Amino acid sequence: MTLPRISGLTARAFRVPLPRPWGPDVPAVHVVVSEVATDDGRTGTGFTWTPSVGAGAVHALLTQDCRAAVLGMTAHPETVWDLLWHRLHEAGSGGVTTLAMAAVDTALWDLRAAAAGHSLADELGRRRDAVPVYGSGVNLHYPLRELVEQAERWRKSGLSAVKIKVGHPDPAVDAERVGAVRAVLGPDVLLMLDANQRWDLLRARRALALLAPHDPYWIEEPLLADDLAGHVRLRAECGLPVAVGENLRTVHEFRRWLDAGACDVLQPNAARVGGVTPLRRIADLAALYSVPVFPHLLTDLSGQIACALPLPTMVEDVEDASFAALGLLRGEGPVAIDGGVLRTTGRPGLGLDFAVGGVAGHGPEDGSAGTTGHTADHRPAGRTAEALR
Ligand code: SMN
Ligand code: MG
Repeated sequence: MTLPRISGLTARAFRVPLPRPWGPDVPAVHVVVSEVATDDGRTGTGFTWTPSVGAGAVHALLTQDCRAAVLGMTAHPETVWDLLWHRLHEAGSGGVTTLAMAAVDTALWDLRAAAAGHSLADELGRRRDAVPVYGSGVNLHYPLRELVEQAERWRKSGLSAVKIKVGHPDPAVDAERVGAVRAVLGPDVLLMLDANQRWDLLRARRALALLAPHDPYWIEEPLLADDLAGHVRLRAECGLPVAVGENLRTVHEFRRWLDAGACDVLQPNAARVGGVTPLRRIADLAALYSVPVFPHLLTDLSGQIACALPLPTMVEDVEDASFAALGLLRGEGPVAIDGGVLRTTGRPGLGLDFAVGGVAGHGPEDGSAGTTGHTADHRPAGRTAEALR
């Protein structure tokens, strides 16, 4: 039997308002929905994602360079990934190249899993039926009262782990906020802290000395994400587990961080690394170093991948930011969260039925609105995805 070949690749870019903005500068995120067609008449749907930067560039790479490169290739995600990366990486080994590649790769995994009649989790090799979820908030800008209310919602929903932002100019403010959240959660709920690269070594040392008594499960991105040597030093000094990875992009980069002993937890983002294929390679590599992978954001995809990861993990659920909460999906999504755990819902393939209108064959010039009017019930009118390209 000859394997199907890729006969088409289309993509559309959307700006998606966040019901709960991630800061004054991040009121929306960008999602690029892709469709790969094969010469046996089937299609796979994938996506890529970027909060603020690059959706237009990613769309252009997809519809120009990626499309030209993949047409005629055998529709096998791993071989396509390697060929495409060698073709594209003169434009950068990671970044917009891998963001674009994620849209191709996820569509190919959708095709492959759907052809086998099961979910992505099963296609990848399911190791667990349920994955613990951690609640996460992009909440550095929340007043203390709002932060405490968010922690109360998480506690009531039965989560056993949560993550909040730190990195205020005054570390005493961080200490007050973390202390208030710890008081709501009690001693048994895991509490992770995410500094989003806001410190240098001097400030990180000072802040962590004040925060350590609140028993953080890990400190995430304490320093600039490019500063490998700084993370090695800080980790050795502070005695707290260090999490990094949402801003690392290639398996080579992840290997350098693992080799250097810079981290206890890796958090690759499936879109930023280039899809399911590289994320799986990173997770297999990390397992050799005994470092667990906790996939970053993108709960709808990360949850499925997490079911198949080699080491125990948790899935991040940023409040009101799943594709369903953003009104991006028609009907049931591929994963459901209840009682602090995530399970797959049994939809075949990636299981993402995007509600942003006919993707295939629609380009920027076709004049289609790109929105369907379908939004989750709680979303205010006028907060629908807006087609960019
Ligand atoms: C984060 C990064 C990007 C968008 C939302 C949240 C954050 C996290 O660093 O790890 O959740
Ligand atoms: Mg983070």
